[in-house]
Amino acid sequence: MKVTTAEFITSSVTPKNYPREGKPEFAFAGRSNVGKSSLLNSLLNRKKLVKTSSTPGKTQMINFFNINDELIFADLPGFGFAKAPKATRMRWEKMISTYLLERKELVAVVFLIDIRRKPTELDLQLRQWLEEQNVEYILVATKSDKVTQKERSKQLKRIQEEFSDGERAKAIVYSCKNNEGRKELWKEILNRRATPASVTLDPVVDD
Ligand SMILES: Nc1nc2c(ncn2[C@@H]2O[C@H](COP(=O)(O)OP(=O)(O)OP(=O)(O)O)[C@@H](O)[C@H]2O)c(=O)[nH]1
Ligand SMILES: [Mg+2]
Repeated sequence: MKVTTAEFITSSVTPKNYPREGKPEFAFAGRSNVGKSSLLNSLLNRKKLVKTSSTPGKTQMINFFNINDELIFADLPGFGFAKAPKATRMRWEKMISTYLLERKELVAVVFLIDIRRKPTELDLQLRQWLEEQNVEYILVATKSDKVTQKERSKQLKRIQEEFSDGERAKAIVYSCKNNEGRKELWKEILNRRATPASVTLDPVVDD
């Protein structure tokens, strides 16, 4: 998709501060440092719209972006950052689960896994939870520039096995360094962007 405008809207911690554009929304979720914020910059073809860091725990609130006035992207904080204090970790996890549960505009989650690693317990928990809540997700195996061809097929197989029921097993291989997978991920996003039923069915009531 041609991204003509990509603008930061706001950072939120609780639902009362989520933006109310009512546009189809996609959220980017995954472990801390997996590359969520970098993936957003790569997808949007912007170098520094979203802040990234080599240190885990960079994104601490939900950051919303308006794309072409058509879509909203939500960059979520990472989960499973072992070095964060327990209270902070719990706060982030609550922020993520509340968002995923309550955000009516949410169409699908772009679920990132590091192609070099086996999905962790937390990845599998998120997967189970999304499926239980019937939240659609698009699986992305990122940092592909960091593996050899051989490792890549081995790891991809491993990841897909862990996520192996039905359609959801296929992962899009991505690299923020060379933009591999960019077209494919956009295609998946745009295929799903029809306004979620919950939004169209919810009447807007003006007091
Ligand atoms: N080589 C390579 N490095 C990447 C890629 N994607 C992200 N990185 C690096 O991984 C580190 C973490 O990236 P972020 O985008 O900040 O990760 P995040 O998931 O948003 O992290 P939190 O906000 O802490 O949850 C940075 O040093 C990035 O440069 C990729 O595709 N290839
Ligand atoms: Mg981040």
